[in-house]
Order: sequence, then C-alpha cells, then structure tokens
Amino acid sequence: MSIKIALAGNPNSGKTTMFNDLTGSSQYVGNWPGVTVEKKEGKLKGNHDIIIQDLPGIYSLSPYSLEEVVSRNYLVNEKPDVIIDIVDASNIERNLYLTTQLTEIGVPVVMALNMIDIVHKNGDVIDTGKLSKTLGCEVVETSALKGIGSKEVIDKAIEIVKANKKNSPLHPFSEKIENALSQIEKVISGKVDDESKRWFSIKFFERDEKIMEQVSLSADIRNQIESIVASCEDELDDDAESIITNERYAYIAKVIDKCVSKKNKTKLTTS
Ligand code: BGO
Repeated sequence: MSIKIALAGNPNSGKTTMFNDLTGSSQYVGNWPGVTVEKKEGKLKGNHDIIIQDLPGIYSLSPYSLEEVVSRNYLVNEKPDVIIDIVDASNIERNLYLTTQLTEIGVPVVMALNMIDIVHKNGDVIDTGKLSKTLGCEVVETSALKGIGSKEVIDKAIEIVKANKKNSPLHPFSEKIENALSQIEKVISGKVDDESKRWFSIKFFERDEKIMEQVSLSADIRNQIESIVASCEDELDDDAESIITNERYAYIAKVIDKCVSKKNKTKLTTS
C-alpha cells in the first residue's frame, strides 16, 4: 500500500533538513502547476511505497500568499494520508499558529517538535504529553540536524494511516463562534466532504473568496452564510477574520502556559 505523507511547517523550522534526512537522494524537484513555487517530492529511504511531499514553508493557511494557497489546495483537495507538522520547538508559540489550522483540515497530523536540542540547551521544558493531549495530535521530539527522531515521526505517521485513525480538532473557538460554525456546517452539508466540513465552515466564516469559488454554492446558501457571519460580527463587534485570528492567539497562549516552562521567564516587577 502506498502512503502519501505531507511535510508542512514554518520557514526555518528544519523542514528541508528533515526532508533530506527522510528521502536521501530519492528526490524529485519541480514546480507546483501553474506557479513558480518549488515542489519537492521524494520517497522514504528504505521504503519506496512511502511518498513524501514537501510543502512550501508557510506561517498560515490564508489566501494571501501563493505558497499558502498552494499548500492548502494540496492538503484539502489532494488529501495526503497524514501531515507531519514540523514545529521549531524553540519558537513554539509562533509555530503553533499554523498547527491550529492544520489540525482543522480533517487529515491526521503528527507533530515533529524539531530543534528540541535548542530547547534542552536553553534549559526550557516542553511537556509533550500535555501538548499532544491538548492539541489532539501525536507529538514526537526531533532534532533533524542530528538525525534524531525522524524515524519515530515517520513510524507514528505510518501507524496512524494503517490504523485509519482520525484526529478530532480539539481547538475550540468561543461559544458564539462555535454556534456560528455549526450553523454553517449544516448549511453546507452535502456540498463538502464530511471530514473537511470544519475547515470549510471556518473558511466560509472568514469570507475566504478563494474557497467560496472552489465550492459551488447557490446564492441562497451564500446569503444564509452571510447572515450567520454578520450576526456573529455584530454580537462580537469585530470582523470575522479578526475574530478567528484573535481567538487562535488566545488559544495558543493558553497552550503555551499549560505545556511550556521557560528557564528564563521575563519577570514582571512592581517598581
Ligand atoms: C542552517 N536542531 C538545530 N539546532 N538546528 C536545526 C535543526 C535541529 O533540529 N533542524 C534544522 N536545523 P532548514 P526550512 C544554518 O542552515 O531545514 C537548522 O526553511 C546555517 N546555514 O541546519 O533549512 C538547519 O527548510 C548557518 O540551519 O529549514 C538550518 O524549514 C548557521 O535550522 C536551519 C546556522 O533549517 C533551518 C544554521 C548556512
């Protein structure tokens, strides 16, 4: 059985280092169709049934950059069997912004908590068990530069695919938004596949035109979605996109508070 694994992560998270470690010389480099964004694909060293698709380095899955659009189209339309989310553990807070979005797509996610050597060197501690439980995905510590953990990440990813495990997005938005999202989910039911309906409802909530164009929705459905979004905006007195972004940051701050202890915390003084 051939398995498709996608590598996603922020620029400089160690994605290329991990990709090279996993694939060795078995790589094909080209461009994504129609755009001059580099496309790298390879086969896992020692098991050529495992195809590894390297995605461009990205911070988010917004519609505003070519790299992000290429990545999200691949993840949502081509549907790899599993995503390996490469996170720079020494910059975990910033990197989790993408993670919150990857876990909404409906494809299982395994997190490679990379650059863990730097975290250890700094004397910081990340509770990977808590992180895994909180985010609802497997977390494996890695140091791609030293070749540590890459095999474990791949093994976890393959195990998840073979067991047909799904990760449920545990990242909840506040009640009002969750209500709006479930109303949108109902309205678009049957128009998108079940596994991706959360992703689509969030994108529709954000009025993401690129995604709206991909799914043919009648004028009536569009109007229903617009009235759900507008009434939530009214209640929360903010625009839909900012509402989602701010809630992601608030959620990440809570995750960090729960799972990360920094040796050198910036201390607040009263003087
Ligand atoms: C340079 N640990 C540590 N300590 N470093 C790592 C790890 C890790 O686990 N993984 C990767 N790196 P990319 P993207 C560099 O290139 O794979 C390092 O953008 C340098 N180069 O070696 O390129 C990796 O593909 C000169 O560092 O990331 C690389 O995601 C001085 O992180 C950098 C210092 O990795 C980015 C570092 C000329």
